[in-house]
Amino acid sequence: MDTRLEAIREQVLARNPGEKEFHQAVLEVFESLGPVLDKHPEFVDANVLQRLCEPERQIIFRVPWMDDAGNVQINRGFRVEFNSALGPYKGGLRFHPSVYLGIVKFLGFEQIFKNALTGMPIGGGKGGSDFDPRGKSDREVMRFCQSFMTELYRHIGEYTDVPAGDIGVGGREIGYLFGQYKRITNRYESGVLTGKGVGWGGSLVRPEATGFGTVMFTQEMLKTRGTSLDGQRVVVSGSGNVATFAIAKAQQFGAKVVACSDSSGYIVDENGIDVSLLRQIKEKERGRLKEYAVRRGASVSYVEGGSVWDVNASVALPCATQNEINTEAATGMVKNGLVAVAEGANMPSTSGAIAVFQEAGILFAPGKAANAGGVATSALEMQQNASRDAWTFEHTEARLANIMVGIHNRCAETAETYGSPGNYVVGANIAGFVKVADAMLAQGLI
Ligand code: NDP
Ligand code: 2IT
Repeated sequence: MDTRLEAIREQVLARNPGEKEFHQAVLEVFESLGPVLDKHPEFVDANVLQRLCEPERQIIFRVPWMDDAGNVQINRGFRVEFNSALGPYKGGLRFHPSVYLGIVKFLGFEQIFKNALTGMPIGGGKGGSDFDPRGKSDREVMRFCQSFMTELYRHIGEYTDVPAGDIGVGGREIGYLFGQYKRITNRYESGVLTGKGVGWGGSLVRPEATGFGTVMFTQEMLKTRGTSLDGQRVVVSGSGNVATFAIAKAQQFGAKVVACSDSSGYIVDENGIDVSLLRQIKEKERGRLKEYAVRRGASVSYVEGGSVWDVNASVALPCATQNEINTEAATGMVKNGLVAVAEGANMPSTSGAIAVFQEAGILFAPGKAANAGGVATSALEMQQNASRDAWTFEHTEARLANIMVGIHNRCAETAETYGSPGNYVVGANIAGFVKVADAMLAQGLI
């Protein structure tokens, strides 16, 4: 790594002890930036990187709520408002027991560059809680969301900070959060949250957008090698929002998706995954993936535990969580005939895994490029809210497709310009960074 960057990285490690995912996200970006600093000494002189690594604001709060048995429960809430050079802070909320400051900061840091890549006017932020929605009743989830918003409302707003969903936060949670925001503020401020229901200010295509966008990006990468998704054998991890719609779009593009997972195990369906059954079980019944195998019968196998990456695939779409593909898994995937990987999740590949993919000449799309369709469509939701309009599915999907092609081309061109043709990691990191750094310099000492 460039020695100037190494010194800043040391400072970041010392200032943020124990936040290993945040360290990993910073390191991944820094490893790409050497050539930029040679070309733009003004970024070094103005300490832009040190500033970028320090969130503009970090909020941590108590979330007390009562469970159905009448017991008082306490969780911790977070919102990290990382960078507002390009627009209001924008990024999801994650409800998962593993959430702590290091996770929220890694996600918020990545979000800055991802949002810049979309070309939309949105800054970077992220939030969440160590609350576990799994196994909770709707009423418990509602009481938790109401309590969470009772603190969060004072920090957010259409022009300030606009949260959305992430792991454990979908349409149900956004509904409860929005309802409480409206009660407290007495404002029907549609643009304060995205991922709302279509009947009350949400955008068509937002639920599908992350998974669809990831697959659109994959298609663009494959095009550069004269091929496409048609006929590819695809494995997806996760079976939540991003995974489900990645499977659906890959199938539309002619691929056969044979496996997906949840945190308990994975299924292999050689006939191709039945998306409507998957949605029925995961979304509507909030059930476990195991149930899919039970209902599909003998043709489907369910493997408890284990790794979905053991299943052969030419295209892999990790859509579950961070660090789910390590060096060993990546090595096995390459041996099994892998052609392309696109990250629907945030940071699902360890740095060792990325190195394995890149050394083997696999097409590799980092999350901050491949999964940017979700937040980009959130920005389209904000546009519709601002103009009190509602677009058709076709129009919105066409906008998303256009944005994904734009991100692909921007990453490819930037990688080429900075001497790493075909390296989408370098392309995404540099293109996102330069846009934010330019804006920060132009806005004075911020
Ligand atoms: P969901 O909560 O809808 O689904 C998450 C899926 O991943 C579930 O199948 C879950 O299994 C699995 N999973 C979660 N945590 C773990 C874990 N620690 N180990 C193994 N499996 C796990 O979330 P999303 O689909 O929204 O998010 C998935 C990924 O995509 C995340 O990395 C998120 O940050 C990223 N992302 C999401 C966007 C969005 O718009 N929603 C936008 C861009 C990125 P189980 O049910 O067993 O917990
Ligand atoms: O990681 C992400 O980009 C998201 N969870 C979506 C954020 C958003 O504001 O739509």
